[in-house]
Amino acid sequence: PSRAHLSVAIVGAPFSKGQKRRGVELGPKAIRDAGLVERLTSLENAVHDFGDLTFEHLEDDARYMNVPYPRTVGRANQILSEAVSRAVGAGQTAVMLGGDHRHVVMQDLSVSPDLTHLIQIISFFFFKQLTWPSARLQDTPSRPDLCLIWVDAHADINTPMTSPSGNLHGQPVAFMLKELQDKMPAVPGFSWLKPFLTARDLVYIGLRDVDPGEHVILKNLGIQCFTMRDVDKLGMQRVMEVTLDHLLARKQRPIHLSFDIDAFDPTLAPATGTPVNGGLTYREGIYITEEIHNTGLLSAMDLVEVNPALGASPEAVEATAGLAVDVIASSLGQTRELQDTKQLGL
Ligand code: 4U7
Ligand code: MN
Ligand code: MN
Ligand code: MN
Repeated sequence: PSRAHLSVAIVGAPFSKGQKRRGVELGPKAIRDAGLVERLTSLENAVHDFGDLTFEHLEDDARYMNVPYPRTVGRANQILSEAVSRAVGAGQTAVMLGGDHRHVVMQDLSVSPDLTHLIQIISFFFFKQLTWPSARLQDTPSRPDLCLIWVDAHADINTPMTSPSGNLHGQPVAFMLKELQDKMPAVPGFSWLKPFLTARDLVYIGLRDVDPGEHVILKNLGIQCFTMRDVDKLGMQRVMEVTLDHLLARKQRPIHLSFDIDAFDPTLAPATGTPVNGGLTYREGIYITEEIHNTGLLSAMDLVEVNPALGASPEAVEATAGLAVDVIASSLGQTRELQDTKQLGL
């Protein structure tokens, strides 16, 4: 059987609060500059780059508990989810590129220094729309079966109460999970979001910096987690076998991959907001995405946390962005295997 060629939609999501500083929108740009579109096209995918979305800056967006800019983040997520819904509704595999605002935000907030991963909370609204078609999105497909593979140094499952930082980038999974709703306050800007994911629909890979409150949640809900210690112990081959079995054994269903570049070791991905030592090797990371591609079930993915403003040098930024391209390409069919010569026309 010949490899299925995909129709791929690229959407850049440089979340912006309208600050006039440089660097905000450079995450998606750095990944594009590293040759993303050319690479995906060379894999014989049909590539549609929809460019970057524009997000509104809402005035009167007062902090809620210790969470800054809740309404602005909520609104940005709605905008992004609509774009992704359209792409998936049109039969495309959606690729969302995250940027980073840490540099800007750090200048403007004395308390919460790291909003870097607002982008990752944005990505979960892909899910929301794919899973719960709202009245205005009736023409888009329902994906009640969607499952989630979260590759990250962090679990991003704090609630506003457990969060040590208050930052929403450390909380997206808590908004998604049905099991956590009695623990979630009504954060302004998020009333439209209904939780849609159950704990058994989710697998983590790469964890090594989990907060105490997150630890309790992960244990209580029995979420399947592969920490870096598990990766050391089992090897990535076994980790992926169990991951895919856990999610797909009962039923084949669409996969969303959320890939935070900080899952990799900081020597490979230095230009990121919250690096943690002891991360994935290049080969471990690429093996994850190859295995996901081989299921034929990848529906949408996000690649977040490439932050050009935080690279120590242009080389550091290029290395990080180039790695992001490799992750995306390998999720969408780039292989290290020898090809069938008939397919190559030889
Ligand atoms: B990322 C943190 F406290 N857990 O909640 C938090 F350590 O998108 C970090 O995975 C979150 O990089 C990191 O703020 C978010 C912190
Ligand atoms: Mn992370
Ligand atoms: Mn993350
Ligand atoms: Mn981070």
